[in-house]
Amino acid sequence: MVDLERFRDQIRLLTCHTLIEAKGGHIGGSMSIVEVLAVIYGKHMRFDSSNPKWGNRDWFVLSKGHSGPAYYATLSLVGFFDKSLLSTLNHDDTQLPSHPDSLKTRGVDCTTGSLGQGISQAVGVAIALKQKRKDNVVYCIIGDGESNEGQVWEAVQFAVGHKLDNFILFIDDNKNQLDGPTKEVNIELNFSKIMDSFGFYTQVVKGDDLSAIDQAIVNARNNRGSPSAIVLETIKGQGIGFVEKMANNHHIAIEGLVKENLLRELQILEDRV
Ligand SMILES: Cc1ncc(C[n+]2csc(CCOP(=O)(O)OP(=O)(O)O)c2C)c(N)n1
Ligand SMILES: [Mg+2]
Repeated sequence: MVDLERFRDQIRLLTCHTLIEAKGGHIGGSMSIVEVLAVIYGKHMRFDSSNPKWGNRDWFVLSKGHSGPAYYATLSLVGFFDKSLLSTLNHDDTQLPSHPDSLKTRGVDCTTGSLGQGISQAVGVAIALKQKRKDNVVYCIIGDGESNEGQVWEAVQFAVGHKLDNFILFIDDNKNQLDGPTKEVNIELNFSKIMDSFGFYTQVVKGDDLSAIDQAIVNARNNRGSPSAIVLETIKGQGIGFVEKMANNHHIAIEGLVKENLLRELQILEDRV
């Protein structure tokens, strides 16, 4: 049984150290999915890190692919590859490009980064599994800004229309995107109402509450006849106080004072794990 609090701290630490080594990157959206990654990979996801293409595995699709660093930290912690690879993030010829690539990284099933496309792949996988009468679950994370993509809503309709109850969609509702607050860039959606009215079994949880996320996944897995949406009320930069407070933490340079501040905050986590 994985200690989820410790696993969460390890993912957060390793992600930040990866970004420090890279001298910067997508910290905001990586931090806001740390808890959900911890619960998915620490408790629910069926996988075999010694056999990444195992036919009975569950699938995970990081549709908001720019949060790759948190995904890679998680995959390394569960044994898909050695942690030393993390220091090659985004290098030429790396196995860890800034956005996930299924042809390059062990444990990555779907290539993502072009927002909107991951969720479409995920529902495609979900219907294929259903047609084969398999019980594998497909987990997918999109961002609130990503939902500006029309393609997201095509996939949502398809999932409901085809009763994909093996599909669990997380919406990282951190209310910010690349250019600033989502409500200023476009519109802040009420995902709870919208997903419910589309016909998803919809739950809303605090995005840093491990047991609430866990319970929501249990409920979603028990639900039959419709896909599930779990809206995560998150903070962009979650878990790192000074990053949470930055005006725009979508993609930051980590050098000088920023690096010093980050290392100081990480010390609290280092002492805990
Ligand atoms: C199709 C497409 N358009 C634009 C981008 C550039 N882009 C990368 S991240 C991002 C904002 C995403 O915001 P959100 O989904 O809220 O992610 P988070 O807040 O979790 O970082 C944008 C516009 C992209 N990757 N793909
Ligand atoms: Mg966002």
